[in-house]
Amino acid sequence: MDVYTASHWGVYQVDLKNPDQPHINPAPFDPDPSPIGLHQLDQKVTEQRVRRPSIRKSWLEQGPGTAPELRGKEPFVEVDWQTALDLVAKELDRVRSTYGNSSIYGGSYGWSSAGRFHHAQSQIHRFLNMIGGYVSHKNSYSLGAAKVIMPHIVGSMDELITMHTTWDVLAEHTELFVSFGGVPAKNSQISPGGTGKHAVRQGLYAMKKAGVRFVNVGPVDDNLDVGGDREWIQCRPNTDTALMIALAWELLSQNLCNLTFLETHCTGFEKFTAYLTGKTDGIEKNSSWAEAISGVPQNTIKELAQAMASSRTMLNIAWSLQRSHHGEQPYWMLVTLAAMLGQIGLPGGGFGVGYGAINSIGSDLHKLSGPTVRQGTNPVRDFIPVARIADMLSNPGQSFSFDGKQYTYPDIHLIYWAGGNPYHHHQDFNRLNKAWEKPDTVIVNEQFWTATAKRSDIVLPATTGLERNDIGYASQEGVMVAMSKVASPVGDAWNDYDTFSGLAERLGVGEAFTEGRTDMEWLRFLYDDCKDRWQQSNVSLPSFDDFWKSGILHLEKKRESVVMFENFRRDPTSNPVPTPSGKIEIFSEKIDSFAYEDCPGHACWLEPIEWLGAGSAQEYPLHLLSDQPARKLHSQLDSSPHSQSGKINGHEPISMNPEDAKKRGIHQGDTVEVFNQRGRCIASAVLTDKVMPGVVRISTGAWYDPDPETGLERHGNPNVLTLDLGTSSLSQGCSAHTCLVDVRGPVKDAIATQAFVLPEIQGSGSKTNAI
Ligand SMILES: Nc1nc2c(c(=O)[nH]1)N[C@H]1C(S)=C(S)[C@@H](COP(=O)(O)OP(=O)(O)OC[C@H]3O[C@@H](n4cnc5c(=O)[nH]c(N)nc54)[C@H](O)[C@@H]3O)O[C@H]1N2
Ligand SMILES: Nc1nc2c(c(=O)[nH]1)N[C@H]1C(S)=C(S)[C@@H](COP(=O)(O)OP(=O)(O)OC[C@H]3O[C@@H](n4cnc5c(=O)[nH]c(N)nc54)[C@H](O)[C@@H]3O)O[C@H]1N2
Ligand SMILES: [Mo]
Repeated sequence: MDVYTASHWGVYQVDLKNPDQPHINPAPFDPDPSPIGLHQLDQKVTEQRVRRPSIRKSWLEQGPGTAPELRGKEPFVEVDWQTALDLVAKELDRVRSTYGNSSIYGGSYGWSSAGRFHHAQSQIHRFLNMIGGYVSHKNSYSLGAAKVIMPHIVGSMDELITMHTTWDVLAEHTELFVSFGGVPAKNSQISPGGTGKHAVRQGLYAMKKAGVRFVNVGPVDDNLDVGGDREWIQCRPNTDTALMIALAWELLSQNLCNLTFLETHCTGFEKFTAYLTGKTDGIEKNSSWAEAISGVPQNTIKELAQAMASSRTMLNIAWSLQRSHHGEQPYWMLVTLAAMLGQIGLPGGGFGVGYGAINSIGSDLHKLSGPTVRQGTNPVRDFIPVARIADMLSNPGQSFSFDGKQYTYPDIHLIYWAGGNPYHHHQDFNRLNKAWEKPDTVIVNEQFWTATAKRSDIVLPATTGLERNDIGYASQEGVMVAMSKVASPVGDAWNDYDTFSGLAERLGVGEAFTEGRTDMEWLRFLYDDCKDRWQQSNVSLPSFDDFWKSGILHLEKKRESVVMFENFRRDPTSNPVPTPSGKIEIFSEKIDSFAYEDCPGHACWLEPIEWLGAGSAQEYPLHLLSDQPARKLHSQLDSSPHSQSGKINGHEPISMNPEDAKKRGIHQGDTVEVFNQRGRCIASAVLTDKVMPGVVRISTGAWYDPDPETGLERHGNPNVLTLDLGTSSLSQGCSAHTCLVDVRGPVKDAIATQAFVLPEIQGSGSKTNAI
């Protein structure tokens, strides 16, 4: 019998010939497997595991709220599980009875692991709901701005993501593919819940072979591998909206708009026209206006507009563009531009929102939701837009705006996290460090000694996907995986389910939480529930026992080829889009009624707070991009040999244009310091003309490693530099890609990273008692 395991970065086969030393191989059916997961069991990864429940010393000795400034700087004391669970249950009870459940932040954002039952967020939310609720979060770091704006103008992101025109249709019909931010093969290694077959590279190569013309717009050019040549239009970061507006102006002034489509399928085009021509503000948004902002030559803009109008054109946008100040605008403008071209709903035309961001976009495989643990209902109403965590912790009682309403930040006394790493995902860590001192207690369930675990008061060790039985499944990936346990838990790691069961029991909701089921009983229950649901969609699954025995199910039956918005195009009255007007809203009455200066009623150019055209660019003349890392998923597996081999002298690389390096006397491989008003970090210089002058890039994911004395980050984590500001009053998303810095070097004294030095641990060797 073949044994498989699923992870976000792919399905792998597990070789159990030597059961004490399982070995991970690529799955034979995957045409383009990701190397990321091959090292999950490597010793360098295992070394970083949390082995036993660990309590920060002065918290243990003196109680909640003691010396919060010492988080991350003090030793931990190991205790047995009973002691740990007693302490956690007592503290949860103290906080909820003293301050109420709206003083517990349990949003717990993060990707955790792939299995559907041991999904950390589902487990923690289910548990916290049962003990009276918690302050939750809305939306994601991935799509903070897009998730709020897109339903107002065309439809929800969740829907859009699953209805993209499929790769076969693109190869057959698309003539011109213009992407703002590429289609990064590095990103399409991933799909949340488990990638089946990696399909994006093949999809792009087939398009190229079919003769598609590719134009990549943006500050970098190593994010669109089509197996042949493509054009690159260098565009300053965060200025794509201005460029798209000028493309729209060209279409208008050269009579290249599809006026019929605008009339029958869209609302508010006249209001937008008034903006384009300058009727509203006296500024004509023509190509020379856009050239001054974006650096893209006028002629290039003119020619591109003409090519778009005379070809079957697909416009694509990376998710990163909305992870920036005013990040709603490029998304709204992309849809506006596609509407003006009038090819939405035609095969190979229209727009895509994130081809390449994850593997499943453009897939022709089943779109069905898999086995899911019910989380119950949360009695607490308070929430934050996810990226506002530091604002919430620092400003209890302060009001904030979100999607047309005002809300108030709650007063947080306890944070409980499972399955995420805020000291990976948040921006401006020096600001977060201050906010992190606010709660009396920080509890985290973690597999590894991440920066967040090191900065917690109570760390409960969690198992990995290889150490427990689970079901791996992601919509549109075509496989369901029986993830049988292939390794023993490291140390005294527990499944999150067992941890929360133990806590639930102590807080009087044990039976409600477990429903009397063991983990295997849960898997059977969730599978059978899924089997029933799928039956209604005419997809039949074998019995649970047969599934478990087979190791993997291939759900090969394909959907028909998909053309996004085909039905809407054919008959917009019978198949309206889910907006107030049922049409694509080029002008939104609703958004306009919110009267937000930073997000008015139609797409427009709004200067980001930091960009290469801003006054502050004189002081910090380089725009920092912090994109997703090619060799890992966020911070996960950073200590693996695969991730480590991408570093230079142990530091994360900073890619920069040779011109900018020369000006600073920096050479290939030099250790450099990257800095701005918010922080400083060390990185290793990689000189490349794939990054345009004025732009630098440090991918995310290097484990945060500040020098305790100086705060200098020694590993190359860009989030000591990034901006912690909401995208706008509308969505309050993450603005990580809006960030100016400067670089100096070479740094002479070697600075070794301490990111993988484990915290000092006292009292090890204590015994564990099972529940
Ligand atoms: N500068 C900048 N910052 C960014 C971004 C950017 O573009 N630029 N991108 C943002 C985006 S899009 C995202 S999605 C976030 C990602 O941010 P996160 O999702 O928080 O990052 P991960 O490293 O995946 O964190 C997951 C954590 O869960 C732990 N874990 C895994 N499985 C389990 C489990 O079963 N149980 C428990 N208890 N723990 C588990 C892992 O060890 C890991 O520490 O980062 C954001 N941050
Ligand atoms: N290997 C790997 N794959 C991943 C992830 C990972 O951590 N590792 N994370 C996954 C997650 S959680 C998410 S949300 C998706 C994210 O998917 P994206 O947000 O699309 O990914 P990024 O890599 O941040 O950015 C994509 C490209 O946009 C470019 N870019 C940045 N700013 C601008 C700009 O202003 N204009 C233009 N034109 N281009 C710009 C970046 O340089 C990069 O090449 O990726 C997923 N895939
Ligand atoms: Mo994300």
